Amino acid sequence: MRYSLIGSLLIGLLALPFQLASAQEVKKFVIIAEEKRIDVGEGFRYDAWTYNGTVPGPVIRVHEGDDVEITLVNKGKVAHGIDTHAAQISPGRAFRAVDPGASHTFRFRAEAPGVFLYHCSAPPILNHIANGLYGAMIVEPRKGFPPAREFVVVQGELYGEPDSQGLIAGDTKKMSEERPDFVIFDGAINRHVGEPLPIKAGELVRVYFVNAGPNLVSSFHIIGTLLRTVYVGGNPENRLRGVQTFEVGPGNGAILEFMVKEPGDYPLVDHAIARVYKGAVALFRTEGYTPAPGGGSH
Ligand SMILES: [Cu+2]
Repeated sequence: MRYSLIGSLLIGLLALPFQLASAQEVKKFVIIAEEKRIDVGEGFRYDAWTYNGTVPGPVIRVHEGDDVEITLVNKGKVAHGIDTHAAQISPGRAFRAVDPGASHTFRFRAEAPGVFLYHCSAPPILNHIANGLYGAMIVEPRKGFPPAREFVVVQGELYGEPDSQGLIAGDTKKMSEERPDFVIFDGAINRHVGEPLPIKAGELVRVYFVNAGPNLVSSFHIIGTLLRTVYVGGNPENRLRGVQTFEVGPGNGAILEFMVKEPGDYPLVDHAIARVYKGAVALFRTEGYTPAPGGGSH
């Protein structure tokens, strides 16, 4: 009698967390695929395919263990889809192409922490990613990270030369040959040179970085500092210390932390240096810092 009572109490206690887990709130995201002419920097424009009207698309942020629901609404003129690298799921079902005017919903549990690429899954995927259908998905680890100033940066590529009006049309031949005309952070050439990312000396900075490609391996480097910590794939179990440059291939992500010692401009570059002249440069600027007139930082 006594044992069965204790037994049922134990079963009740054990069952409670599972009931709570199964009843947990589902984190829901609606993503709209739509065509839009966007400003890609330096006075150039691109007839992009976007998620929610921007390149990259919105940051999707959840916690490890969350149930996630993604609905793709296709307001474009051709089929689009969405594939998130955070999901372990049958791609033919979840990531299927969605016809114009239709929508599609799938759910998954975000089991692994990290910073993941999401991107269009409709063929030809090469064009769909190059045209702008990509973004970052962050799955925060259960235990979280130490406090830091955080940024999300997504690397991408633009294929095609601007015409006399400054309009760039996607060049499929160059996409196939992996010869981008521009390599960009956050959807625009030199975007964070004009709009530097604000930091402070002595403060930990954390960059959630995703390389959307579609083709080039990024050599992530910040001039004037070391990467104190790199979390490969953004997973806290994959920790490297004191890294000068870290390679992030297309379709991969990393969390990279650094701290600068003195005021200044600290350029982030893809250290395949030809790409700096194609737009792959951003500035971290300490608050209140004014660069000397005419002083180049790279
Ligand atoms: Cu698409």
